[in-house]
Amino acid sequence: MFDPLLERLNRSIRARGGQPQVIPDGLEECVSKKGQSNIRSWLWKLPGFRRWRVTRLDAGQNLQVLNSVAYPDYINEQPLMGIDLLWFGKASKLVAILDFQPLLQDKDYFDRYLNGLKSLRMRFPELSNQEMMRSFDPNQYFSPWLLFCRGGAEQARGIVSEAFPAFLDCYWSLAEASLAKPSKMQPSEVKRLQIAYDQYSAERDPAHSLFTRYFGKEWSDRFLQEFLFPASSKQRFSSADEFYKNT
Ligand code: BLA
Repeated sequence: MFDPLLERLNRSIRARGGQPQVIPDGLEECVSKKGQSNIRSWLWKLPGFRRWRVTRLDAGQNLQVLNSVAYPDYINEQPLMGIDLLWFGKASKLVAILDFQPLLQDKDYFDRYLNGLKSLRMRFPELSNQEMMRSFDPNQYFSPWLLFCRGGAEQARGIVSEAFPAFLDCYWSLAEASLAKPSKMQPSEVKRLQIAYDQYSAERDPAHSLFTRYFGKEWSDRFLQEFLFPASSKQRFSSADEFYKNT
C-alpha cells in the first residue's frame, strides 16, 4: 500500500545528500518466525539532519506500515518530522498520522514553524480527527495541526496520492526556510528536548506489542531501544551509546 511513498521518501532524502548509515547488527531487517512478515529499515544522515530513520513493515493483508522520524541537527530547533501510516488490509482500515512534531508547546514557536502544516490541515480537513488519540498525549510532541485519520480505503488512496506528497514537500520547505532563520534555543536545549522525545516515545509507542507478536520479545526490545528511540536507552545500553556516539 505505501511502497510508492517509501520510494518517494528515500529518493527525496538521497536527492538532498542523504548518506546511508549503518544500522546495528540484525536490526536492519527481520523476518517473522512464520516467514510471512518482514520489517526493513533505512537510516540516513544528511545536511541539516543528524538522523533520519525510515521503517517499512510488510505483514501482507494483515498489516502494512510506513514509519519515519527526522531529527534535525541540534543547531536547528525546528520540529521533528513524524510519519506513522498503518493499513490493515483484511479489515480495510487505515490509521495515518503525519506531523511536524514540535519541541515546545508555545505560540511563538508554533508561529515560527507550523504555518505550512496549518495550511495543509485546511486543505485536507478529512485528516483532522486527533481527538481519537489513545496512548499518546496530544499536547506533548504533537502539533495542534497534525494530520490524523482513522479511515478506510478511500482515505488511504487520498493519503497516497495527495496528502503525503504535499506533507513531505511542506517539511522540506520548512527545512530550507529555517536555514535562513537562526534558532532561538541553544543547541544544548534542542538536544535535551530531542532526547526527551525519544524517552517519551519509547514509553508510549503502541508498536512494541505488535513487534513482539511478529518478531519476538528480544528482537523487539533491541529494535525499540537501539534503533527507533536510541536516546531513550543511552544510560542503560552502552552499546547503543557507542554505536551512535556522533549523533
Ligand atoms: C498508533 N502506531 C500506532 C499503533 C500502532 C503503531 C500499532 C496503534 C494503532 C491504533 O491506534 O489503532 C505502529 N508505531 C507503529 C510502528 C512503529 C511505530 C510499526 O513507531 C515503528 C516502526 N507514531 C510514530 C510517529 C508518530 C506516531 C513517528 O511512530 C507521529 C507522527 C503517532 N501512532 C501515532 C499516534 C497513534 C499511533 C498518534 C495513535 C495512538 C493513540 O491513539 O494514542
